Amino acid sequence: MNQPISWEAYATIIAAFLSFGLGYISRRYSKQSRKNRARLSEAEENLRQIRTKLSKSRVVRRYEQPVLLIGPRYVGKSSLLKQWEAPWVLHDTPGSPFQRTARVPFSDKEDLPQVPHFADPTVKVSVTGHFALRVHDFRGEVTLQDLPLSEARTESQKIRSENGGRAGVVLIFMFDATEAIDMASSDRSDEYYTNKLFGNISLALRGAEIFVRRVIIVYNKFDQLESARPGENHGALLARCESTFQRAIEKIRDTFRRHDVRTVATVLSTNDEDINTKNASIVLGYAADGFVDEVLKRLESESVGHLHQDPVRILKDEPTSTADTPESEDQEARNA
Ligand SMILES: Nc1nc2c(ncn2[C@@H]2O[C@H](COP(=O)(O)OP(=O)(O)OP(=O)(O)O)[C@@H](O)[C@H]2O)c(=O)[nH]1
Ligand SMILES: [Mg+2]
Repeated sequence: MNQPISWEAYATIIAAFLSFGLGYISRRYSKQSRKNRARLSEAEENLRQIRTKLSKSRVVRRYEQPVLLIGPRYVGKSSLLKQWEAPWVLHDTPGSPFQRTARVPFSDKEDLPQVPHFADPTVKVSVTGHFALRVHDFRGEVTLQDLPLSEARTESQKIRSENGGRAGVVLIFMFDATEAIDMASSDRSDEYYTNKLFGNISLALRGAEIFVRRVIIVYNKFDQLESARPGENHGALLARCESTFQRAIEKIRDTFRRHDVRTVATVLSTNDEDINTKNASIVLGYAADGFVDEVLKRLESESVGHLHQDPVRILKDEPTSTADTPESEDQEARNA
């Protein structure tokens, strides 16, 4: 006769099953977790290697300072640009197109502040910067006066969103010094540099439609003025220009009274082999002066503040937010 199984026997069997089951689960688990740990450390090692490689890479960025050449016909706007492009670009100045844009490189820098890599913003990488002027040359007809202002608007908004802070365009107002030979009031310049032109510029400045970093007044064709007035020294000839172009110069100084305004006398002709060109590089220096420092400041703040920036912008490796000097604040400074 079969004996009934005692409850102790049941308990022993259940305990044996439980212990076997738990042991099995625990062995499976620890095997799995060993595998996971191995995978994780492999992934970690890969990530470390990728980061090391990323940190040794370089980002190349181009920074361009917009420059606008403004003035009546034949003052030498295209001649100035031609000097800046020489000897690489050869073309004739007469018959300029309505507008030509050219890139004039002036500096390369390897040692810019590190910035977050676009692929992994936690990794900082070195930046090589190529610095250039982006020069807009316009024809000097009075009927085409709107072109420079509308380009100034486009460029101002673009450079503010790229470089933020106090970035702005450089305006070069050119005069033909031969008009100052007999100090008669200068018809050609007065016809171009009208109240309407400066009224429009003032409105655009006040409305924060354009941002101007520097203004350069250029008295060109100084060779002709010098040879027509052989007894006068450089200072006297400059004073002669100031007084001949007084109306336009006053308008410029008044419109840009809060800006950095510089004056240069130049000789830019390349048609006559006997003429030694003069001071094109000084105008270039004035146009470029301060731009690299401005970009460096921008990169430093980008380097420090990248964690607070919009990650989408960083991923695209685009210039960052324009918000460090709000337009309104800038405008207040201008109006003050
Ligand atoms: N003697 C002399 N001639 C110059 C000088 N600069 C320019 N020229 C000459 O002046 C003429 C007009 O020069 P451009 O550079 O074409 O003048 P622009 O301002 O571009 O003229 P538009 O495009 O028509 O508005 C050319 O024949 C130049 O060779 C200079 O410093 N001295
Ligand atoms: Mg021209």
